[in-house]
Amino acid sequence: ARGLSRVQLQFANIQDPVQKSLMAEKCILVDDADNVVGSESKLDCHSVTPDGSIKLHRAFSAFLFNSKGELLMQQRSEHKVTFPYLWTNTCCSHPLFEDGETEGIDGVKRAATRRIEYELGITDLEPEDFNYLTRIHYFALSDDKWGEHEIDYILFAQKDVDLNINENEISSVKYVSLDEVQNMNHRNFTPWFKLILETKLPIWWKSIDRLQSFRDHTVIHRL
Ligand code: DMA
Ligand code: MN
Repeated sequence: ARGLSRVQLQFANIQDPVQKSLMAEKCILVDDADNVVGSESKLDCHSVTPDGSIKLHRAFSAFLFNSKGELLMQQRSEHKVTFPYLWTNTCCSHPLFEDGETEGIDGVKRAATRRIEYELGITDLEPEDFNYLTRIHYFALSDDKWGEHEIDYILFAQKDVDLNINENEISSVKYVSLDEVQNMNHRNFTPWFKLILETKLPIWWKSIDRLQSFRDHTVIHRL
């Protein structure tokens, strides 16, 4: 391994070839106020540096509900480099530094549409189907080498859809009511899902028919 940098060594240790190739994606670097300041690979954006920090980048968390008002949750596959096996909201990922995905709310809606098709095989959602709610800034370690540090755009959608699960991404899915998710073991949740569930999710969920009044693009919540 002579001459390999810390990040190159971490890359060499990724087992799954598909997850490994996705580490070349270009994420959007932002400052604390969510201004775009550059781009960096998914690999670099999720590596813990020697001083314990992680580069701040832009992300989204999509929550898809069926017509009964149940949330579609996913369990991350064993292949995921960060937070494998944990249960989380419908789909999380990053807008990329390309193809109109750098354009704020519209950009993350396009990214969510792309990723929901990739992870869940859902082809009947479009960017306009998503309701943007707000932004959340959080930091969380997955282990001593990998983690997240993101400004996360929260998106809600409600539609009955057909699923075709990508097993490289997801090991299982289920629809849950708010009661059911609150009674699941919170230790099996991703850190961002746990944060959102324990703060804003219940009120947003109960207000799914009038979300416009909860939209707030003036603040970035620091969790
Ligand atoms: C990253 O999710 C985004 C958030 C909000 C944690 P992820 O690790 O599922 O990203 P990807 O699906 O692109 O690997
Ligand atoms: Mn990220």
